[in-house]
Amino acid sequence: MIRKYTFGTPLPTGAVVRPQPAQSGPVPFFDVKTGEDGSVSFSLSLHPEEVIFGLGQAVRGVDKRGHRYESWNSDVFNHTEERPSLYGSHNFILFFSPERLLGVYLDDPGKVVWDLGWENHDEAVITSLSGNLDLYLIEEDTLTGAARAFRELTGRSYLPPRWAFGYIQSRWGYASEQEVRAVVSEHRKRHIPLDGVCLDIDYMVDFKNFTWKPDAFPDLRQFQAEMKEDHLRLIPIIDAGIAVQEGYAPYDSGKAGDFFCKKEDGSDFVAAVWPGRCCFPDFLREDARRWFGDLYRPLLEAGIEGFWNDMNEPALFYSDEGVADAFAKVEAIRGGEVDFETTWWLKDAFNGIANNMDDYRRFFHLVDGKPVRHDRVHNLYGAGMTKATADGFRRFSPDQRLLLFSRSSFIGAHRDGGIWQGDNFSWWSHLKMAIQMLPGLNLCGFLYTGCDLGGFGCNVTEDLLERFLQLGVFTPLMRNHSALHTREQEIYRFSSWEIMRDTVSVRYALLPWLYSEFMKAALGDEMLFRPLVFDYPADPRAVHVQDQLMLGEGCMIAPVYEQNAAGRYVYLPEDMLLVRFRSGKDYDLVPLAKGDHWINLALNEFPLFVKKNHAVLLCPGGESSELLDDTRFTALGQIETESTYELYRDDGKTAAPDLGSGLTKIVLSPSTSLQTIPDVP
Ligand code: MIG
Repeated sequence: MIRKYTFGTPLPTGAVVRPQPAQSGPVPFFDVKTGEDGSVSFSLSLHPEEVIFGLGQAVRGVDKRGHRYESWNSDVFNHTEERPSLYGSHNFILFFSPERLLGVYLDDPGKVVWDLGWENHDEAVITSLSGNLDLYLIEEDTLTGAARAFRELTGRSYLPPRWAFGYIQSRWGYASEQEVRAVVSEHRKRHIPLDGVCLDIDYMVDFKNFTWKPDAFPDLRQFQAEMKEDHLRLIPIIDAGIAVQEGYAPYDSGKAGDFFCKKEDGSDFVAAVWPGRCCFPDFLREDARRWFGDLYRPLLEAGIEGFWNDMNEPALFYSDEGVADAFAKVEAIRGGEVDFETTWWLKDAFNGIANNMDDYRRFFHLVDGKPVRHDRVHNLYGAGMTKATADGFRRFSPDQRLLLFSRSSFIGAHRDGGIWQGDNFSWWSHLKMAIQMLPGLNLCGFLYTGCDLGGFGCNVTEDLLERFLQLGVFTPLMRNHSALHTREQEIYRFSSWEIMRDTVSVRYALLPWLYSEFMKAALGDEMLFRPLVFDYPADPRAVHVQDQLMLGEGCMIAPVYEQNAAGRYVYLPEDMLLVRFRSGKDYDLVPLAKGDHWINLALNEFPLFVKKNHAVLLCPGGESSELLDDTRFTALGQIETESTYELYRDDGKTAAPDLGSGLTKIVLSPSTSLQTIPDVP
């Protein structure tokens, strides 16, 4: 059951696809208070055993209780435990205790503060700063049922093409065809599977969107064609800002259509990002989205089938006004005594010019023809860019799925694209964070996701990259990405590259099965990764497991995320089969009983656990997703009573696939734990 309550006059967000009338009368469960500043707070006392799931892309554990978060899309380079928000706002949480199962969703494009037992461990207080929102309460009998109800309310998850499940190599700095060819050939020569290479901002002319350097990429169409011969795709980046420069076509057409965000005086808002001074498309306007979506056309016509959209919080390096303000502050103390306080203050005056709240209050969008100040709808900006892009793709190739993943997002954007988890570091704690972020994102509808494997910032070590890849084997987006000036992080840079190659080979052996699990989850409005308690609600141990996740119908992952660990403890909520992988062809199988186990996992080993009467399917493998045989499998499972696995397959690109017609039933018969399944029709 879903009930809706409206407060103030909410701005349209496009998040909900099944509108319903608002209830009258008081909100059950919550104590509702209106602040003098117009904010509205919802308080709920918490049961001692209550756990809280959700909130999408947020730091810290799977259970969000005990901390304070904010919904405020932020370009943040340092994902510490203290960060109140990252790049997306995903305002959905589930409260779960022996006494209650309650889903709470705030459809609110402005800042929301989530005190989930921070001020007071026994109380949750959720505050909408604007006080204009739709509040939805979801009550279902099961956690999975509540997750499904939320997806039905907000719409089906984005479906990427099948090649997007291949391994993708990326690095900020690849600047020419030759460099990309060298990366590709180092992979191919060593038989490290690879499906795509990302082009970061260095492919553009002066970082200007929709351009590419004529000397470094003389014929993009030809280059993409050459890559495609080798079963590879190029995936260029596009940023949100459009450089202010007459004669640069996207600026001229944006100006001609008057599609940019405005300041109060009606002039275009200008702030600097990578290309220097930029204007910002008003992604809240349908006509501006249409114009922007069509800008991808030349790249699509050159054969590009995948993009990543960046800097769309939007990130702002500085505005002229912000710089002037900072200088004014400095002038005010120039000549006076500089003591410890003023030096801190001086430093902050300049550090604070990026992504500054004053800038977010300096510009306006047109919503239904009326100006709305940016800070009131801030969290919609990235989602608007995703929608502009996805709609542009649909106009260009209505029958074909294209790859799109964005940095910034909002609920609703899960229908149009995936997201990556942003600028993590080469830290072991960030490997753990990546695991813990998956179920929250899945609950909020974002299924196509993954972190920068190896870590984006800082310098990776080879053991850390190997353990990151072991997680990446299971995440839909499996991308190695790193920042300019950090240690080079392609697999072939390391002496243990063969171990890493073998790890990637597991992904390719599992790819048809993983794709099947993904598509069944997406088309059936399910989660791909779940906290254990979703499947074992009556198991008091399962409720608190923070570093293992259920995967698909019958499996569980438990990655190693500590340096120098020779294995890890794993809790099995029921009897399971341990598949200890070393490569797509090399693994051992150990049946284990429900309970706690220490599992030895040398650096080149990682586990997948399979429930009884379920199986995981391995194909013979290959070096590109296009070269896999998905008709012959080895099934790994402990089959005690005859069971079936429903394998979903399709051509990997049709835009409107149908679950029913893609399913083939595979019979799993008892007795053996390792079965060869020849020729699945
Ligand atoms: O200010 O394009 O998160 O993945 O490599 C940094 C350069 C801009 C941030 C993205 C990152 C990307 C980088 N970008």
